[in-house]
Amino acid sequence: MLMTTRRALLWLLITRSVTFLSLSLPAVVFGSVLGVVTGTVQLRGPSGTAIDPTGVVVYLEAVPASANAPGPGKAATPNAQVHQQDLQFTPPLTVIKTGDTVEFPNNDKVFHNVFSFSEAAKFDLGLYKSGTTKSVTFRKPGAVNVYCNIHPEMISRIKILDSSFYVVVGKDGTFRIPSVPPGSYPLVAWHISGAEVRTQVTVSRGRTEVVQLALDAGQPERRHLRKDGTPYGRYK
Ligand SMILES: [Cu+2]
Repeated sequence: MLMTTRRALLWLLITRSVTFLSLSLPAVVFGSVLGVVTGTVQLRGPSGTAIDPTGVVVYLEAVPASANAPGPGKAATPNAQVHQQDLQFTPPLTVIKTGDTVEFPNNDKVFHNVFSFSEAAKFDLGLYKSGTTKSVTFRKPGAVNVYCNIHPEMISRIKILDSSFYVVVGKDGTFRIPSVPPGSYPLVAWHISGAEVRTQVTVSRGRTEVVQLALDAGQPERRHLRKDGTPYGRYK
């Protein structure tokens, strides 16, 4: 009987020690407090068949602001750049966060006039010459179409997100969003054509949520107007 009591006491001590250890050791030993959202996104063309999903943006919305805090050295990240080169914007798609600034350097020998009348950002940078640059700071989330008032073929898009939790997918369509705090969030897949699909995902500590997404690509934009609302000469 005495032994039994002693054993019970010993067991209690061991159990307490383990409990104490589990509280004091780093999370990596007993599993992360954060979760992962991963999966694939399928992009479908007009006939319903799968097409190259490169450039689809997959992101979580409404993740608590503290989780969006920039990490060490993040403030030193250079601004994104959209170049005007060979009468084209490069790259065609830029993904940024609200509050980020994008620079628009003119690398051509001719003048350009970069502008947008999208809801998320309206701006007109005016004419500026070769070798100079202007910039825009984007304050609202959304998708912005960037045009040149002289060359109608020049089109670029800027996707502004209120979230650090995003991935731009490649050819294989896979995505992985790590270090997500537990919670329930909208998960969105957005394509440059304007197509979008959204679902709700619940992230638990130390767990990986696997999600399959599919969206139908919209029609590419065929024409747009100049900044004063009139058609470009060659459209007449
Ligand atoms: Cu131009």
